[in-house]
Amino acid sequence: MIKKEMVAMLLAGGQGSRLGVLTQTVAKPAVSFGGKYRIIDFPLSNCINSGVDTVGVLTQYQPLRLNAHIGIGIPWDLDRAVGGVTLLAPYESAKGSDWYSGTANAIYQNIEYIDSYHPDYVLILSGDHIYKMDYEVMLDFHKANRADLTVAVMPVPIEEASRFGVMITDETNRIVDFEEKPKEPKSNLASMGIYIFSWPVLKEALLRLREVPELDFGKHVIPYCRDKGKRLFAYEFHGYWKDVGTLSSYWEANMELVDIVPEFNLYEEYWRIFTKSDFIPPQYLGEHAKIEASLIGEGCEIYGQVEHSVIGAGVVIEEGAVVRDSIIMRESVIGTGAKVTKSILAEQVVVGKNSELGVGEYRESSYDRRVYNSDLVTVGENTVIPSDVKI
Ligand code: ADQ
Ligand code: ADP
Repeated sequence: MIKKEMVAMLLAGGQGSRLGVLTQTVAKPAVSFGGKYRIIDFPLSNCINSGVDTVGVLTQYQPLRLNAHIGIGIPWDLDRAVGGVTLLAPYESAKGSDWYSGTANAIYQNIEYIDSYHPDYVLILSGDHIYKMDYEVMLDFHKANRADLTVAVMPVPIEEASRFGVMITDETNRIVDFEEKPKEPKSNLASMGIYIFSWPVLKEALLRLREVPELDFGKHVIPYCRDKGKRLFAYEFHGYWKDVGTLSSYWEANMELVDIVPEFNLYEEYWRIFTKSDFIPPQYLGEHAKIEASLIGEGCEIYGQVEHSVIGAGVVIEEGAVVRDSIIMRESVIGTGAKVTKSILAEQVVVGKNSELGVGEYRESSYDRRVYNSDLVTVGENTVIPSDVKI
């Protein structure tokens, strides 16, 4: 019998509609981050760094790039004969086929996968968070409390609490009340959407609740466990954690990387973030290139000016071009004399000569449905912006 103490299930199938044009053609967990990575690299690296070597990745919406990126899991040392990483897309069975209609429904449809490892615990993760966490420490906490469910939590500013699952705990960290995205939150203790369940408890709940439409952890499974008097505990996380599900949080998290002392450090030896890397050539900085406070990916060619920005691999910034406070994803080209300010450009975008982004002349989507300006300019992948336009 194959046995793994804990299996991780990484939810990577949501549409990510709040990232607008950035997720029109690619799943949110596959969106580039930090000049080198994709968002899913963070939870995957956390798994392997925590000794969790069996990870099911639940994919659904626009999975192509995600599948290509994960492959058989080599960069994360998750190419295993037993366990490793497995991409779990909705499939057809004798009983018919169903899309994953909610986060818990996605797990319900993969009970067999989990059961095949006979785990004691199941770790549920999201594919859209930037953080470093040792899940093994969380598991020790779960065991010490003889918990049925442990929810990782963080205090957040009370005015933001209604975006999260919010809970009230007693002095032993036991969760006495839980509400998913309440309009009027009773506390600022937010769920990070990271759960450890004792597998028999989760399995029983999933089977019991299987008919509930859009079966969701926050809306259904956690309240069900609470109502059944299960032992629910809150594991307080201290460290950097960011849900990059909105354009502003995505932009902020990238910009925080270029702070003089970044709160989130990509350079730590003992907790490395792994990624698939396919750019061989080094960067080239031209004679007049000027770069300040920026991350520059591999294989870039920079002839112009870059300030306080995150530049992905293989980007070309032509002479006279100026990029400020922006995120340029891989293989984009910024033409001669172009100015890009406070913008997010997805992969393989071309900005024509002398065009200006971030000046605010086009509002909403009046210019092109792949280009959007509302404080932040966002440009979807493969877009070509002609010369001499202002956005
Ligand atoms: P949300 O952030 O709103 O709340 P949700 O949209 O449910 O989370 O998605 C969580 C993850 O599941 C995402 O990575 C998403 O891609 C994925 N996902 C969504 N639907 C899916 C499906 N049908 N199939 C596969 N994957 C799917 C949750 C909790 C809150 C908590 C926040 C913290 O519900 O209680 O506070 O996370 O970010
Ligand atoms: P929140 O950040 O509160 O979740 P939204 O998800 O509504 O808010 O949107 C986040 C940001 O994305 C806002 O600044 C909004 O103007 C912008 N936005 C909304 N729709 C789109 C779109 N289709 N393309 C690009 N950006 C969008």
